[in-house]
Formats: sequence, structure tokens, C-alpha cells
Amino acid sequence: MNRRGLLLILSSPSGAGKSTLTKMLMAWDSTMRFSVSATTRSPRPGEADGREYYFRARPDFEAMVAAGEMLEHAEVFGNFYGTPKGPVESAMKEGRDTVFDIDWQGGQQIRNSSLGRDVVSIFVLPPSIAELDRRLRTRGQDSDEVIATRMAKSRDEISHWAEYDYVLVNEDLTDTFERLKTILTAERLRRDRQPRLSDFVRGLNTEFAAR
Ligand SMILES: Nc1nc2c(ncn2[C@@H]2O[C@H](COP(=O)(O)OP(=O)(O)O)[C@@H](O)[C@H]2O)c(=O)[nH]1
Ligand SMILES: [Mg+2]
Repeated sequence: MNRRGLLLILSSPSGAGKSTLTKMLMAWDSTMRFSVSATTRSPRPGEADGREYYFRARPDFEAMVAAGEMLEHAEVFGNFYGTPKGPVESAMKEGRDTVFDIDWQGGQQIRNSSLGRDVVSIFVLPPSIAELDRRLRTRGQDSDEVIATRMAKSRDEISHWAEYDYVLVNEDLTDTFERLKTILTAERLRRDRQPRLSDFVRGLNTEFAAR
């Protein structure tokens, strides 16, 4: 293992660009794993089971929670969402990074879990509420009523911004993505995420001694 994997948690209100940024990140670095959550909400057009989410009936979801298979879970917009534990544990074993597109409740639970020291958390803010509203509408997948509910939830989500390590105001997607890559690049270089450094420096010392 060259590196100790990290858990990159991205949270934001709906429409701030978090899911798009997550997809850009996965396309940029194919070694990263996206944490596919389980949810009780219905699939949207274009979403596939096992890719965006594991779409599960309520009793199946509850059984996973009861069996201790979830790293965290929470209720969002009247539906349940949760992070399956298995894939995160295997990614960590392989020294891979995992990306999470989860809300503040999930962020808090993972930060407070035994994996807390491996967490790097980022909150994505919209440049304005007018822009957030516009983005939710142009997505065109939800009814006015659903959009109104999401705007109310946005306010609640935004109130948790200060619990995150980093904050990105997503004015321009390309620019925000550059800053996201900068955060990831720096966090990967932290001393405690480079397990081979001690061996490497021991090698340098052997070289010194041989001079
Ligand atoms: N706590 C938690 N939140 C999740 C999980 N998966 C997704 N979410 C969050 O649930 C919210 C709703 O997601 P979704 O239904 O896909 O709609 P979106 O707001 O358009 O992305 C978003 O804030 C997601 O980040 C999860 O496993 N755990
Ligand atoms: Mg999303």
C-alpha cells in the first residue's frame, strides 16, 4: 500500500453542483471509488440500480440497518439514505480513496465514527439562493412542490457549513473543480497518509551511513 486511503465527503444543498463535481472527480481519477448509497426513494429517469444508488424497499433498507451493514444512515426529504459499510472497508484496505455524496447528517456520523481521522470533508455552497433556485428548476425533473421542499431543506443543509474542513463556493464549475483537485492533492500528501515514508527515510539514512 503506497498510501492510506481517505474518505472525501462532499455535502451541499441540492443544486449546488455536488453530484456533478463528484462525477468529474471520478472521471479524473479512476482509482477513486464512489460510495454508492442505498435509498428508499424511487429512481429518476436515467438512474440505474447499483450505479447512482441501490434502490431498496423500506423493509430491505431497515434490514440492512438492523444487520449493522450501514456506516451511517439518515432521513432526507422523507426517504432513507445510507452508506453501505463493506465497500468503504475494502477501499481502505486497498489504500484507495472513497468519495461520498451525502448530507450533513451522514457527514457528522462518519466524522464521529472510528473512521473519523480518515475523513476530509468539503461543503459546496451556491453563489446565491436565486442561482440555487434557477439550477433546481432548469434540471426540470421535479415538480414545483418538490422544488419548494428542497429549497426549505437547502436552508437547513447550509446551516451546517462550518462543520466541514473546506468550503467551495461554486460560481464556476471548471474553477471549483480545479480547487477541489487542489484539496485532494494536498490531503493525499499529508505525512500520515504516506505509510511508506518511514521506510523511505530509513533508506536515506542507510545511504548516509554508506558514504
Ligand atoms: N446521510 C446520507 N445522505 C445521503 C446519502 N446518499 C445521498 N444522500 C443525500 O441525500 C440528499 C438527496 O439526494 P438525492 O435524492 O439524490 O437528490 P439530490 O439532492 O438531487 O442529489 C443529498 O443531499 C445527498 O447528498 C447517504 O448514503 N447518506
Ligand atoms: Mg445529488
